[in-house]
Amino acid sequence: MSVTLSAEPADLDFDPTTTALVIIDMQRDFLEPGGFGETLGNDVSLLLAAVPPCQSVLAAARRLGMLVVHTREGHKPDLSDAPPAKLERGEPTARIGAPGPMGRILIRGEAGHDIVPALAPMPGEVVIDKPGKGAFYATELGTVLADRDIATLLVCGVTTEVCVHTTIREGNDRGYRCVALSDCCASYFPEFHRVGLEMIKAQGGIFGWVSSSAAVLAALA
Ligand code: TIU
Repeated sequence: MSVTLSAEPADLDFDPTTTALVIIDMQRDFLEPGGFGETLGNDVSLLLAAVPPCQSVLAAARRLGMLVVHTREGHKPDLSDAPPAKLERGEPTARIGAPGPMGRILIRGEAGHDIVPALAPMPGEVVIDKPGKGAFYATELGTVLADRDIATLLVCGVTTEVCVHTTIREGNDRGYRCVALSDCCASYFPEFHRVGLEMIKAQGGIFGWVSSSAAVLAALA
């Protein structure tokens, strides 16, 4: 069963049975007041605005039994999966592995590493722990998608120009139709969000498509 999604630069058809909803890094440390992101001086309300649209799309995906994939950016407590080039950046007190307001920053198992309760994974949903910005690098995501014959990715999450963009670029090169859902993504920098989406759909959709939660809900209704 194929449905038509209103999108830019052109509408596209997708089959929900071969489409995955991929929700990138909606973690407490990036989104919640008092988390790591806010301690760096960021306005987390920009990111929190993406939660309700994500919830709507997630509910629709669950209703249809679509594959749902959640990702979390983070590292092992011994940091053995974090390259020195990533560890050495930032102020020493705000580096990966340093103590943060919600536990050690970007370390698996710490409170801040958890997905926000509003988007908590349900039993049976895929949770990908990724050491990089892209969700394919050094993870099992490619295998998970291949096992389900997935062809299209509806991508939500934070931040638009960092982990969402990297994942869409990785997915595009691997042959997936990648669709960024504009209101389900967010950045600490509104201009980066806007331009990040522009970059995806430029040149006839150089990295993929841009759509919205409303368009997905209409297509899946
Ligand atoms: N998930 C993700 O985008 N990680 C980041 O570090 N993003 C920033 O914008 N810093």
